[in-house]
Amino acid sequence: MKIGFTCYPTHGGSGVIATELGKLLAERGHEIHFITYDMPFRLGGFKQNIFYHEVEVSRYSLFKYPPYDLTLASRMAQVAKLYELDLLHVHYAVPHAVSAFLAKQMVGDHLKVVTTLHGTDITVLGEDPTLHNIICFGMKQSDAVTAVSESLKKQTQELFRADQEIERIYNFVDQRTYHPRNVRYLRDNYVCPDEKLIIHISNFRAVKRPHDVIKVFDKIQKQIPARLLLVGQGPEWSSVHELVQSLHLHDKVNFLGRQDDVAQFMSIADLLVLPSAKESFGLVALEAMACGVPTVGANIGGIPEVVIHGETGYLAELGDVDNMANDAIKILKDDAMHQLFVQNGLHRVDQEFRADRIVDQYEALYKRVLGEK
Ligand code: GMT
Repeated sequence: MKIGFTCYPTHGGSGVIATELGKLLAERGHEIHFITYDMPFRLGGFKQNIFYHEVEVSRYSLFKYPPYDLTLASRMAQVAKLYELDLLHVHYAVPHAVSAFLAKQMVGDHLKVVTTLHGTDITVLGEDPTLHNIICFGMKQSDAVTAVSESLKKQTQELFRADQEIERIYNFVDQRTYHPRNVRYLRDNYVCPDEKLIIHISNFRAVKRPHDVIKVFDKIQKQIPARLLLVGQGPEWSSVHELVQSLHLHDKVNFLGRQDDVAQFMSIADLLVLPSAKESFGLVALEAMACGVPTVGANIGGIPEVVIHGETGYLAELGDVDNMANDAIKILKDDAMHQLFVQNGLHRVDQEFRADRIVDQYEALYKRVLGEK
């Protein structure tokens, strides 16, 4: 198949999934064309069967707002015609589903459109009255719509039309990259042998509740020797830094900033903390699980579909930092329980979230949309 992929190419789970899916499909012999405003950050160097087409938006002085959606549609149509694409798979509904619809109008009905919903395209923007109707239209015009969790599927159907057909296809993890690694030398840079290492990885937006991470860690380190690694950057970064200072935790917290190879940092951690207010899936919890790291987090959105409470981690009510800290201490103090959660997690990744299993599901969907057997 010849497939066009559009996603947000910078850091973020939807871009990660789109890029990794494109790479794996290319490995299976499909021709994959990324149509994005920048090189997807996980794409790396030259890869067989993968093409990159930049979307360059006109900066004409009359425009107060550059017409990205239209330029994207036009580029999608151009690439689809030139390379005879079979379908466009767009990740994140806004504006990609609508741009793909326009491209299809320009190219012809044979060009199919698959839209994957990732999270805030529904849970935040779907509630925005200025975008609600156009998101609904984009989904309706797609030949297939997928959601990355049962929770997101349900929320979408509640918010839009109960009869909107949505296939739940979980996110996945490539175990060639995400697996427990023996990187003791790296761990030794951050903790002494008797200390536990907690990790939080996010884009430090308010929705990730990074202040809760610090509050949970503060309670943990009062009970057991521990340190915290913070990976990522974002708008809340400075205020998190201030909170760390005010709690006198600066000696125990390492701010690592944005990192490309997060798997190595996950591999050295004992526990991931994920207290988000919204999380349609929680890719970071899956990646941690694949690296042998249990999660303590909030029982919201799609997180309970990834982290099984009492088996691969613990989930508490949103904002309940006391319970999150107590659960974390429980896991960290009990080596047998920690090991059991690690093993349960690795097994769960194998059973449910293996890359080849999920790529099979997307491939089957494409075939169905294209009317192939
Ligand atoms: O929806 C967003 O906020 C952005 C998006 C992204 O690009 O990272 O995150 C969503 O998609 C990820 C990949 O499917 C999920 O793992 C995240 O849970 C989801 N974020 C939210 O729902 C807040």
